[in-house]
Amino acid sequence: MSYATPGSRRTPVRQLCDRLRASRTAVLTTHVNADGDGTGCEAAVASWLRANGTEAWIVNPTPYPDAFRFLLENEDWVLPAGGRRAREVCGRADLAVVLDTGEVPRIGRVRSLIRDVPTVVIDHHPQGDRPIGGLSLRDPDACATGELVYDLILQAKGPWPAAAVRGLYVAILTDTGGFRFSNSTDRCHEVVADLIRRGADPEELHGRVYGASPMRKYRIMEKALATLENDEEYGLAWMTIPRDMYDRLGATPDDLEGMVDIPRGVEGVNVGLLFRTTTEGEVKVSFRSNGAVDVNEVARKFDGGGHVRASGAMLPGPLDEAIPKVIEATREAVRDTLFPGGVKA
Ligand SMILES: [Mn+2]
Repeated sequence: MSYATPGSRRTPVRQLCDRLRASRTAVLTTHVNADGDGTGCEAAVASWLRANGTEAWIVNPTPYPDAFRFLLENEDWVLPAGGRRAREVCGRADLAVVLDTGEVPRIGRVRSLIRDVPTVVIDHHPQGDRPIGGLSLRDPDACATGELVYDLILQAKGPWPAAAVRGLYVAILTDTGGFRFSNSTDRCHEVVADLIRRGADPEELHGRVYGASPMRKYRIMEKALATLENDEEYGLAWMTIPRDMYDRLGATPDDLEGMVDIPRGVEGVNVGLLFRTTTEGEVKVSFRSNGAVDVNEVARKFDGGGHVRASGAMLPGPLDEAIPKVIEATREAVRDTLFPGGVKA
């Protein structure tokens, strides 16, 4: 079968599969500000485990995004991390499953809840400095964590509840930017073809994910576009989300999803960046590389990280001090990568 699990992944997949199937009560979590990959995997693993007779719950460090609630077979499986029920479930869980991150700081407040619970990690990010211990299935060659969860369910020979099929489709759809990014490999398409065979409806799911943006998202985009800057010499473009606008419109992090693709899409751009201030006055920056520059390395200079082509970091404010620092570090990375002999001719 062309969608068979790559050989290098088979042993951890088998181990993880056994471990998950042996669990009676499992807590699933993902990184702060969960995206389509994290939530899609949670929805998929929850339904698959429940179909196997495991009591599976979802406890995230930040609220489960409204935009991806449609993926859940049962919304009652999501427990707010601050609540009594999350504490109760984590107190008796025999397994915690961390999806789409493998780093301690990225699971925020959930860390203390699952401190005494045996933990496994399923993730496709390059390993960072503070990895979560325990059995893990990590492979940066996977297009999304959804691809690794697919391998797991394939290994288990199903079952394939509709919510699992849809969750994995959306996980892969969103992490490949709608099958546009370099991680849209042949295997990625083979897995997706299999998910379609198993009932995923591309038109319906694409519409749910990309065809239902609230009007406020476009109002923010309108303001953000007015801030778009372009450094043609280094191939950098960036824009800033105005905080007052963000607050006034009651925006959520979901509304900013994909916004960084605007600067990245400018002609001649090597790295696109998006800046915004958080409620705490910190500056959040998202990096997107068009290939040559490793933005995971750049983000790491500011204690952030992610992937080679997509990463993020958080800096102290104010914005007008943070932006020049980040732009300079990014220019340096462009210089080192593209013009190692010295300045551009
Ligand atoms: Mn991911």
